[in-house]
Amino acid sequence: MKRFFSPAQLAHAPAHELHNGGFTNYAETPARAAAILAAIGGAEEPADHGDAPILAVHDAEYVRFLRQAPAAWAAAGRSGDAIPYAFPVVGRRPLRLDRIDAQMGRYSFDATTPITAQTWASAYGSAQSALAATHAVLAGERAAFALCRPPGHHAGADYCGGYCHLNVAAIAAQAARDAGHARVAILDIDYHHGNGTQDIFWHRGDVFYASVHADPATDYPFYWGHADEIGEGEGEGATINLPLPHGTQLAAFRAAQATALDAITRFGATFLVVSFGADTWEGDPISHFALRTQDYAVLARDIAGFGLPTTIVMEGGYAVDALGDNVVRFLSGFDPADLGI
Ligand code: SP5
Ligand code: ZN
Repeated sequence: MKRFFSPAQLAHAPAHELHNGGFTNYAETPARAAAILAAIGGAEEPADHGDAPILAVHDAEYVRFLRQAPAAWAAAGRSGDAIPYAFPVVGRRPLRLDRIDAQMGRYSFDATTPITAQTWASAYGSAQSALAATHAVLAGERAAFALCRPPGHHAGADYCGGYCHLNVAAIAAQAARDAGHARVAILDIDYHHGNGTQDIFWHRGDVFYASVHADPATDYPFYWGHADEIGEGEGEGATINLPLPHGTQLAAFRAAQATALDAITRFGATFLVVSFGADTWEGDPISHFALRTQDYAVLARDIAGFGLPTTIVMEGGYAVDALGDNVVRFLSGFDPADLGI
């Protein structure tokens, strides 16, 4: 299977994140990407498809903010990674955004996604990897893997959060739309609900969003991912959420994924983007499902069985020592030859 990764994706390395009343080491590390890269035996550097496919999903002001935030932070005399801590009250407008701390709160939905001087370069590289994989599939590959890092599914059109800055799955799906696929589906099997992806396509009937994830009653991102969230307007019925409880093992996860795939089939998608997170693994340090390494091949075979051209983008997965094996096992379900790569 073709796989894509840009070395620029290693540069983003925030020191800390806010957790349980203090700062802990940032979980979404460059070591994650290095472990996957080693396990898959390297990757091609993506071609540069430029800003246009990013701006087809994200607001121009938000992209401008991501690019200039570190310089504005430094110019304001601030040190350390930029982390928001003042958020606008929902619905109160207008906002004065001519200062970096106000921008940080406006363009973030949580305080766990620091912006560093290297964040844009890494997020841009991550998006280009997703685009390169998508163009490989559009050119005839059955499936391709984008080693996206930073991940994307918590980022909306105009906000970051959950370690995500640019929504790589949405960028890939939109690229497939723009290449002529009238109906595209995104299957999100990261442990967390992909609130950003859901939000981007909430009102749209041309991109289906299906997610299997931990119940927002107990897990991040808390506000979104309930079973009654189905989209609105033209998008009504083009979102399906399948929340599962702590302790979920293969049988229940596989059944939920089958429900998602069945909905995608009925929707009539001709192109699939998989948001793959390995944070569903039994030993993940921030999650509470119980999938085993060998289970990922089963899940991937079930997906591959639907026969859709497929871009696989990497989302979460924080057990660095197991991450490479989990990813290789997942890719092997699409192409058994990939067990040996
Ligand atoms: C892409 C993705 O999987 N994002 C997950 C974001 C989850 N954030 C909330 C959980 C925070 C737990 N942080 C623990 C840090 C330990 N050092
Ligand atoms: Zn996750």
